[in-house]
Amino acid sequence: SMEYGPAPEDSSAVRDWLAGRTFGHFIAGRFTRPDQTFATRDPSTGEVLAQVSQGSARDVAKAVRAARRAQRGWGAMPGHDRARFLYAIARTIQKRERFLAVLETLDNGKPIRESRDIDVPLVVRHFYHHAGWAEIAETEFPGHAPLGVCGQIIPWNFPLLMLAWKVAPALAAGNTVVLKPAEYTPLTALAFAEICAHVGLPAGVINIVTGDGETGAALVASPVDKIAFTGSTEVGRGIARAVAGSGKKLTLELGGKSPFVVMDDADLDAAVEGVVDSIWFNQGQVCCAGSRILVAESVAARFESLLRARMDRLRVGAPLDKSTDIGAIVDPVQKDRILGILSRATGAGAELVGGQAQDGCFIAPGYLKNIAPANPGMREEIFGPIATLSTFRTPDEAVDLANNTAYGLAASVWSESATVATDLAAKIKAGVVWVNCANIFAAAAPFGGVRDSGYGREGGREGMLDYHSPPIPKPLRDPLPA
Ligand code: TXE
Repeated sequence: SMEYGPAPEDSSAVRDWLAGRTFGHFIAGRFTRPDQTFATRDPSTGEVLAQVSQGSARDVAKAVRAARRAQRGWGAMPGHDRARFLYAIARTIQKRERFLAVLETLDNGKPIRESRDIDVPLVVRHFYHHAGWAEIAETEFPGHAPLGVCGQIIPWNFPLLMLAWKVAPALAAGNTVVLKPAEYTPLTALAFAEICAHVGLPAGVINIVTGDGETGAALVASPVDKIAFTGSTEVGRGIARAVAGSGKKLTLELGGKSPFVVMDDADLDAAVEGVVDSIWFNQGQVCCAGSRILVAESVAARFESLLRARMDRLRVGAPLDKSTDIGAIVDPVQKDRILGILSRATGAGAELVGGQAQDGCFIAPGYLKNIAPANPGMREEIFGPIATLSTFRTPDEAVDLANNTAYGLAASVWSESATVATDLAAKIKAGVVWVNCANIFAAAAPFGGVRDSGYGREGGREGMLDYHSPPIPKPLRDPLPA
């Protein structure tokens, strides 16, 4: 179409901003002097974008102290005043939308169409939404108190959006934050730090310490009041063990292997488009990706031929090219992980359609068919642009297959019958079930998992409650005078 011509998005403003830069941490309202650093790269080319700091336990401790000092004033501030800062952050992100989208695409490898039309607009909405919660904090959560200092650890698949999901509710509720972005994608968090300084957010309310898992572990061990984590189930389990008995509040948003159920009366064209939005969105690096396609046997052949035709039209290419559908996998390590699972899956008898590895960090979209329930490709989160395709005969069998996983983050159900769809939705064990759509994220809707996908919610009222401590019940008065 005209809008998405082949011309690459202009990245000169971002490149000027990066220009050989070495970033420190953002602590107490300013960037620290860098000490030990590592490179962050554009995965589509391997080019080094900037050097960022490897946070030590001392850096983390300093950030936590700054957050602690700031929390008293921030938590005591009327909600209306906190809202002013959240609105200002939202507006400033909106003004810098193009810049942030390009920066995200360079650091992560996702198509510019997605960072521009999905990631950054959702970030803006999340801050506006939570500014609203701050406005009404006193009336909506009477007697509740902020938790205090929140340590937040986020992944690399939606770097700025995961920051927004964590930071916006924490701040709205009167907490202060120490956030550790993922090592592959620290740059939009650092740009966000500049935005916080720009809008005059009080020093110490937001602190950003970059680094790898060791930095994250130091944050988990530090004297914070809550840890909010999004990432792998394995690391999430370790964090749960580390905080056990400490009294720290914990929320975990972990992996998934979400079912995508196509009933025999589904609009198949719409369902195919749903697959594109599910597993071929963000190179499949989506925790709630509809990665297990389950289709009614009677329509399976027709569905697969439509799916195949649509898949073959997807364009794998340079992330900054506006016509690209599938960009780069975030890092060579992740690419190898994906290919490892695929080779075990085919080794165990599954047939891979598409899904070829290409030079650099690219993998073509694909799916695994003729795959047994015990096949590793069916059980493990691939976190790449590869779905599984299997069939069922009856709605009950669809439910059994849908629930045949240790995870429970999301599900998507496709049927033209509201009764069929809602009946199925109620039987699927997942934090969210989408009907005739997929990967819809509304700031007002709580998001989070069950079972191995974690616990706690982000977004909406439930998300706000996870950043508050409940009111302390008043002691009962002795009903009779002594
Ligand atoms: O995740 P990690 P990885 C899944 C997905 C992916 C796999 C591996 O299947 O293929 O995990 O990805 C920080 N203490 N998801 O290895 O390590 C780390 O620095 C504290 C699903 O990249 O969990 C980063 O900031 N923190 C997922 C964050 O945890 C630690 C998104 C996530 O990285 C730590 C990402 C430790 N011991 C991966 N070790 C989703 N739910 O969306 C690492 N970290």
